[in-house]
Amino acid sequence: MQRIFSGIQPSGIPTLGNYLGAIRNWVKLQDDHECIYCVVDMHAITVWQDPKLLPIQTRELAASIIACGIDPKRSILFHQSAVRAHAQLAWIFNCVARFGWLARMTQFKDKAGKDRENASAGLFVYPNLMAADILAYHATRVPVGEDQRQHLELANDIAQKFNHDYGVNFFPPIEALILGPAARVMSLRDGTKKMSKSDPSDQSRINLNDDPDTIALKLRRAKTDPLPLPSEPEGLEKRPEARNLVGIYAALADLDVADVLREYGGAGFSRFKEALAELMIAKLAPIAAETRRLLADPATIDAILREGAARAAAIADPIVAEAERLVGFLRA
Ligand code: AQP
Repeated sequence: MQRIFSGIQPSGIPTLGNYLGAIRNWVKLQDDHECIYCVVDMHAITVWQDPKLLPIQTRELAASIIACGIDPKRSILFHQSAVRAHAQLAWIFNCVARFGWLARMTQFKDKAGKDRENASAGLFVYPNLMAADILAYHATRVPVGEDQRQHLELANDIAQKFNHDYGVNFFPPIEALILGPAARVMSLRDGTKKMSKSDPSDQSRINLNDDPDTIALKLRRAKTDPLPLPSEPEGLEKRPEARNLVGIYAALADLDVADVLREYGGAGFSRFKEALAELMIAKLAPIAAETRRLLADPATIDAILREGAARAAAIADPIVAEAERLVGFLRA
């Protein structure tokens, strides 16, 4: 059985993008993989997080992941800061990865923006920690959204350079699993921008805890163009907002984009948005309700995370200890 690792930041309420690009695929992978899923709070603090809110968001995200269908008995679910191996291996990788490799990462450029001098050093070395998250478990498959492809290529470069520099075959190659028609869900306000939980505009995204009225309203207000929907996928080219909404529909309905357009080709957006709202509410309302139910008992969520961390550390600690031995750290 191949080992899966994937993570998500507790930097806000998870969005439809996080769900369709990542969490929903995590659920399916539980059937035929050994799965390790992590709430990556150490990644979250690469940009400012209110220390009073961070533990609450960590717990809420864990509840939401379980509500989406992750079974914490079958999969390991934990939060990153509870397993020290991540930070230990990340330091080694800070010394393996080259400055020039990191400087090419588009996510750093996007997140640091124009004020790059003021970005945290943690944001710059974020991909090294991500490589450590995966390789501390010798995980070989990583389900992510399209936005993480470049980071996974870098993780492979780090693994290869470590193996080369120390003359070993210790870290395995990693395969990115980028699945489904909504691997890149875009903002509802701008079809060229990724939907993000930390976007300042709440109208730009669907949060997994939005109530049905909010979902319907956000979709009604979603930016579109004046043309009716095309009958073929090629007709979506150069229409980013239309492509986004049709991709979301296809993903939620488990259909191909072509099937959706066979049904809605020629329709105006008001009819299509109504159908999309109905489908989205049917899929997301049970997740929101289950998250609320789980959060009524925070001690149980904390116990799940604690047990997950113990199981995760049992795998990662010996692997990272071996990496440290290969590097030459004295174990006196
Ligand atoms: N819009 C998206 N479409 C498809 N997949 C997405 N993911 C994120 N946004 C989209 C995938 O969700 C997983 C967890 O992401 P993350 O929370 O670790 O970080 P992120 O990619 O930076 O997500 P956000 O929502 O944009 O967070 P903030 O706003 O805090 O930066 C990843 O697999 C990601 O690909």
